Amino acid sequence: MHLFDEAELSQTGREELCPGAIVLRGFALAGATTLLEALGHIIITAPFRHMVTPGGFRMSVAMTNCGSYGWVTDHTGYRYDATDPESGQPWPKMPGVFLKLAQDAAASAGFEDFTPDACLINRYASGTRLSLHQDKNERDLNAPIVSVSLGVPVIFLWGGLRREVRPSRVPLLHGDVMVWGGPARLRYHGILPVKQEYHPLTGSHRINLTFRKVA
Ligand code: MD6
Ligand code: FE
Repeated sequence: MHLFDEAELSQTGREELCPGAIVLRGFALAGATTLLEALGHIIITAPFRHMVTPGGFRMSVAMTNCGSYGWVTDHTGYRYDATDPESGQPWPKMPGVFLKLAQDAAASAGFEDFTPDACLINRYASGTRLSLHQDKNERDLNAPIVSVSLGVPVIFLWGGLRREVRPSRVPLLHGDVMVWGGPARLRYHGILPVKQEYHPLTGSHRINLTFRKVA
């Protein structure tokens, strides 16, 4: 995508998807370069990797984490772990710019005092998808999740509280931030296969940061 198109597509404003879930358009636009720079440091010690689901499938989304806990999956199941299984070391510290953005977005959506202790970082190449799932491994389901989209745009699938509910489609663009909690916290959601596109800051990738309170 060219810079010109990007400027046209980027919006500001708030879109409530349902009670508890809001998209803050362009909330991370001004900080995007700084966020990606900090990410560059994280992946030196905790590189992106393709984890394996409990069912034995290699995930097409590449993942890493920062913060006190990281989300991991392997043949034994999903869990949050204080150490990176690849290195045996703690996950990289959550950068100050990550924390501030997550807290500002949460507050803007009405969740004061959000103190995330985990940041799952997803990287999508073209063709990569994320099938419908619920986020329910976090101990405190009262805390919201803050989700930051960077780079290539995607279609977010926004489902219901049961898997059978047909999801609606929400475009998420570079710089958009979704805050999601309360009655929406356990909704099913996913990402449609990512189109082959180009973004000046991420190339052919989409990067997603999801901040959670785990412990
Ligand atoms: C993604 N996000 O946007 C995947 N989960 O790449 C998620 O799975 C997600 O964005 C919970 C809350 C917000 C999210
Ligand atoms: Fe999720």
